[in-house]
Amino acid sequence: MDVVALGESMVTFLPTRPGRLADVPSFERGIGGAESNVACVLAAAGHTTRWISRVGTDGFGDHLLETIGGYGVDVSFVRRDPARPTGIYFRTAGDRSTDAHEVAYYRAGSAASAMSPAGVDLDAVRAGRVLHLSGITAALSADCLALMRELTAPRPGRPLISFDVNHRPALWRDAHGPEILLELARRADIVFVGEDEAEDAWGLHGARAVREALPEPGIVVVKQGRGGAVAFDNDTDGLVPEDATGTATFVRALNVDVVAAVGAGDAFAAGFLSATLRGLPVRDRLRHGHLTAAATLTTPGDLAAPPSRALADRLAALDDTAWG
Ligand code: KDG
Repeated sequence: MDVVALGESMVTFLPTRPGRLADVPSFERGIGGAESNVACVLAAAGHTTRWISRVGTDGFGDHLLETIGGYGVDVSFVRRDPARPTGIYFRTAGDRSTDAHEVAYYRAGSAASAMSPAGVDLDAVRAGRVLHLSGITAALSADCLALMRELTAPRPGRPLISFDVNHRPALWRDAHGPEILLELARRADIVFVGEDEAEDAWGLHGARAVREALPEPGIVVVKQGRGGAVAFDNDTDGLVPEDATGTATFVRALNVDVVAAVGAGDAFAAGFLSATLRGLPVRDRLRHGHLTAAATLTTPGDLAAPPSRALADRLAALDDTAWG
């Protein structure tokens, strides 16, 4: 198994036209969930993946299992909870120039929020080369936070922990959210964080300040929105290819016409992780991240099929003039 991803997924309701949530008359069904988005994109890119979570015994839970399983992701360890519903959420299309959008979550008390160290099969969670987690799970409940602490604790034979900070202020009831996210990020091997997110959560200005606050992980990727992304790496865990110098690598983002930005961070992480699993150099990991993100940025849903591996390899190999 290449990658196991653990986290809550939801049925998403996407607006059929632009406008405020108060004005949109109808919605189309999609699926969302930062961690399962990563698992689906990686599966579509040819990797073996598993998603672990809890869903209700309702139709929304059926839909998530069918759709995520349909990508080729192993969903056999997802537990069904007859007492709690599957989470859902509604969002607006967002403003094309600022990427701002409204979100309304209906997930408090959801089946996934009842995940806990005793309530998941820990061997199944640890069965991949990489375990992908995100800060969203830590915000869902005290039990979910305990699970995150258990999974990120140092232990022999631990899979590589990939952690996307995914700071969602709307979900945190605990004022220590940012501190907890920092604690979890420091225990990971690969960290993804937006520069704006690091500023909001931790008051850090700029990518280098983020790396200084997170010296432990082998790789820290700081996403700079439409500008690009920078990866800081050090020579640990065999993660870093031979040409790594321990310095920062920056790759500009592709200049695409953004339809909806939600899910692009997950797609970026999936592209980066795919290239990491294939042992590609850091610059190419970033290029694959941008290529996969571009597929999601140019579609309305949270999840889009990535370019084929052959096409992504061809595009990633274009020279620096194409990549700006
Ligand atoms: O990263 C995209 C996710 O935010 C979206 O799919 C829904 O998981 C989600 C969340 O909790 O916001």
